[in-house]
Amino acid sequence: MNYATILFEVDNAVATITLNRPDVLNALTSEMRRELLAAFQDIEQDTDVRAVILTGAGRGFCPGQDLRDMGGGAPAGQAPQLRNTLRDEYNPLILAMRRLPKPIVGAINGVAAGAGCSLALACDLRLAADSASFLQAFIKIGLVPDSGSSFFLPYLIGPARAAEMVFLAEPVKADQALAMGLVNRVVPLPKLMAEARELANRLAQLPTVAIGQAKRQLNLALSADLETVLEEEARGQQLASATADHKEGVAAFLEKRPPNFQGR
Ligand code: T3D
Repeated sequence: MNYATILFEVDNAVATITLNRPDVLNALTSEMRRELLAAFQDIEQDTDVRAVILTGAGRGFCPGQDLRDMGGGAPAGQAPQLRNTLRDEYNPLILAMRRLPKPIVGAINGVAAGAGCSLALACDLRLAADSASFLQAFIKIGLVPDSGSSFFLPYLIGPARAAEMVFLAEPVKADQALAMGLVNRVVPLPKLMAEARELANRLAQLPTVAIGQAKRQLNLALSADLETVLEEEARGQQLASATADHKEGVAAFLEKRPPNFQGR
């Protein structure tokens, strides 16, 4: 599919989505949100794709909503209807990322601010370039965190640090982000994409059905009680145990060889 605001390529079971409005650090427009959602839906359907990289073109990852294209479609002079944009465009995108039964690696190449920070947080794993930073920019323009930031931040870095990031809206640099648990690794910028590809290639060789189910369980554990999670684990184990990859994993162990998982 051809997109106007993102680049989309699939190579060797790994899809790479690149936010591509570098002149404005890849600020999000309605069109970009629609295209991102379509790309994630495409990836969900494509059984040949087994891992995803999300990154940005140029020096920014994403500074959130394009502030020149805001308002939720309200007529001029009337109060903006931001809830519409969130319900209709941002929230479905964040849900599509979290529900995608495949791992998403965020290759955070530069500043991730506002809803751009939320997009980074909605990835499963984050590699940050040493030049990256994370900014809860919302309060600076009199808005509140959205697109999942208020959900992801407290469990990733704890409520006190989340409150500091949200209230003070100061940029968190890559090394601080690593110390807080906001990112998995920090990489020199020139090596970022190579490291992201290596990680995504590795993820794409794993038993994809089990990875997707594990992601589902980890998602559920954030908001469910132990009994519910135990039941989901039992359901997931039943599903995973019926896969060819489970058979292959056991056979490979017994034959003392590396497994060759097919994602089925
Ligand atoms: O439903 C709804 O619509 C509500 C949803 C809201 C979700 C949100 O995301 S609200 C938060 C929106 N984001 C922000 O408030 C962040 C605004 N940007 C910044 O604070 C700074 O640009 C950064 C800290 C991200 C980066 O600073 P810096 O100094 O590295 O770059 P810069 O010079 O400010 O930006 C470079 C260019 O990108 C510049 O354009 P120019 O002057 O060269 O033509 C700048 O205007 C443009 N740009 C950066 N962020 C945005 C943007 N243009 C439009 N929208 C942006 N968000």
